[in-house]
Amino acid sequence: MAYFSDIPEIRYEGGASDNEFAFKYYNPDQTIGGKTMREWLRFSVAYWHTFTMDGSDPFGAPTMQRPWDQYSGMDLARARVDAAFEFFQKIGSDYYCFHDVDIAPEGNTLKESNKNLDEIVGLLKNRMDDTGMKVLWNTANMFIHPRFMHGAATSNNPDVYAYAAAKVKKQLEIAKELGSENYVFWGGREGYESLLITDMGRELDNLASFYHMALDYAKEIGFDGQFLIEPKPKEPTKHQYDYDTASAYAFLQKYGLADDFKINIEANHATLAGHSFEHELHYARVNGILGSVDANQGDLLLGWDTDEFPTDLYSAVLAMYEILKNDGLGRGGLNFDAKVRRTSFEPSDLFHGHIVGMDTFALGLTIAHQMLEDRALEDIIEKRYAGFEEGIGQKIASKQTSFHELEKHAMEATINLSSGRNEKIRGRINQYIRGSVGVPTTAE
Ligand code: XUL
Ligand code: CO
Repeated sequence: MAYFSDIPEIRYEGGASDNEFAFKYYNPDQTIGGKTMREWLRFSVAYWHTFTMDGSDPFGAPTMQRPWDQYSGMDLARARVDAAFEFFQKIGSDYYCFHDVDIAPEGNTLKESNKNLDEIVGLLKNRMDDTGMKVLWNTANMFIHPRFMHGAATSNNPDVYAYAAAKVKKQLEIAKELGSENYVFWGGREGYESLLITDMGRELDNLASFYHMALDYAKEIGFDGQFLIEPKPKEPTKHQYDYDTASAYAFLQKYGLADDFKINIEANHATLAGHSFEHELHYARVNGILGSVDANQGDLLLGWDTDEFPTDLYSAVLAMYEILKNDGLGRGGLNFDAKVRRTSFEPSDLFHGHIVGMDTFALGLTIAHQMLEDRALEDIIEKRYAGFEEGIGQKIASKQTSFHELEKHAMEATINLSSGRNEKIRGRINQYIRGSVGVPTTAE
């Protein structure tokens, strides 16, 4: 059955197009810096926001019109597979992501849930074989069900811990079966509501053992995808252990996991942690742990995770700048962990959300690539740190000095500072965004 029969396949028409169902900037086969846009961007559709999200919020009822919602239970799960593959084909994404509960309903027992999953995974596999669609990552939802109220791998209850392990075990088997590029852990309930009732040391030890067992099992079954941690500081839990990239990295290093995990950075999680999106990408890049991206944006006037489709061009330029400097995302991609607003309730709005998100990152890619070609920031940064290329600076950089020598230097040297020229540089970035320098921003 067709669910989007009034929507055409979305194609590239260029920046001047007024066809609402066309890409203005995302031209998948256009080459930039030796790769196609499709290869750099590796767009992924999030099953949960696109096929299961109903538009309800803590104050109001569902608003979304989703024709497949006429079904329920396993019939609904089967109908969603049809809707999903019709959508993937029309929007032209190569990847998708899902939680276990997005694709198949939980049964009354773990066995029944696994049986439901098996049937739907079979359907997905057939469709993937037919279309060439791939899974960017899958994950186990360990935050919705009441059993996870105290956490999953950080629960105070070992039976819950075991249940969580069984869910991840099943998802790793599915990852292997479907050839997922990555496996994600997002710990929405891995944290605490009150420190007064929390043994944090024990919880962190248990969480690390959980990850080690997951790695062992992946190895045992021959799943070779990249493991990713997705940090978020809070919501739903008051304090989440994977607060941001830096705290996740410290945890991975402490527990001997740093070689086996990378980070999945979500823009809205970065801003909730008091960082910019580009800060998180930059920190991950310079530490060699930039794995994948949940592409969305928050609203600074609202204090929560609004998961909006990314439209902020400035932010997309700086994000793509980091991704290009990383030489791409490897096995990762840009997953639209983004949902249409509650008032954008028609099925066609799902297309508008993805079109603007894909166009925003395509523009970001084009502009950031030109800035890099022109060494727009590189030359400035190089000049700013030039002192470390000679004299005492060079000795500091090559670890060939001491406090004795530095004191002697300080006694004799005159300090000459130079301006950071922050405003000038921002003006220059505006020129790139406007297309006044470098290539035009439109790809025609
Ligand atoms: C929640 C969030 C999740 C993860 C996967 O804020 O981002 O959807 O991406 O569990
Ligand atoms: Co996410």
